[in-house]
Amino acid sequence: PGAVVTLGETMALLTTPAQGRVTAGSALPVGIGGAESNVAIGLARLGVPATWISRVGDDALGTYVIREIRAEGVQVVAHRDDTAPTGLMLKELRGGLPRRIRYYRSGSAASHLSAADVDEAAVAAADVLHLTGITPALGPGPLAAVEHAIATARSSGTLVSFDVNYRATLWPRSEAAPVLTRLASLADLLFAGPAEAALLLGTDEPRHEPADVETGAALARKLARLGPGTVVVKLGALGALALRHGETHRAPARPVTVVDAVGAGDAFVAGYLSGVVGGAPVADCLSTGNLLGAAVCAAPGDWEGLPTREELAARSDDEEVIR
Ligand code: KDG
Repeated sequence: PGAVVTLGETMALLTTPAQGRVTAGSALPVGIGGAESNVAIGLARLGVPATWISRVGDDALGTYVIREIRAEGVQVVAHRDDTAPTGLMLKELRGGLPRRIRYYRSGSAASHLSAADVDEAAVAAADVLHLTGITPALGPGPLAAVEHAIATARSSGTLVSFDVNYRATLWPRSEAAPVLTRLASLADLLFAGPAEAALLLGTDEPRHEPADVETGAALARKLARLGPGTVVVKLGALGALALRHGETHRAPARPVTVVDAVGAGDAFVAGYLSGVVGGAPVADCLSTGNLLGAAVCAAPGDWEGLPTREELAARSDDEEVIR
């Protein structure tokens, strides 16, 4: 299989007790979370070589983040910054389910990412460069890193994959829209949800997600006019669709009891990209994406539920039997 390189911030992730209250002596189990490393871990678990580029603080949390991602078999290219801390994220639960995400990341080591952090050789040698709209929200340096990575990929024939991943808590729509639209127009493969599509297209945000399938297909056609050869629209419980060379493909979602939906989008992307590097048809990329998205929804944590290649095969077999 070919290799995927990704770039972005990964934070230490603390989770509150089930009712969200933190009191003296509360246990706040520590994990990690970062959209791009979630994708890299998803790929590595499926046996696809994956590299993650970032910066972390020269602190205990930075050591932990790097160890955890390496332990998943991802190649880590991360500068240890002794002038800034590793970012932190708090998942507040209510009734045991995630209710709110709080970031403690402004001024973090990864917000000091710059074009110089981009491992050009790794990007040039990769089949796919995967980026998200979170990184450009972290500051001008991270935006420059994203732009430099894209330029490197484009000049070396590496496919550019971009997941809009708009985070309202990091920047307002008015600031994000022009930047994300420009980055989307430079991508070969674009992932967006209906609300993100509206952000890029400058139309009203749909009040209810997911949109229906026909609305999703219309959004994909409009997004394709921005430039990407393939547009994937994620429709949540309705599954996902892809528009490629004027043809629309669709895969229904897998029914799942949702325990924690955070990271489902990243899992979907990991599944989709595993298909891309393996030369799979678009319909298979979509259904692998849906399988991984469902697996992450069914387990607590942003990425812990990602299946290995063997687990994925077992799951597909189960479905054959059920059908
Ligand atoms: O996509 C899931 C992410 O939201 C999470 O893992 C943390 O990267 C993250 C972010 O910035 O929200």
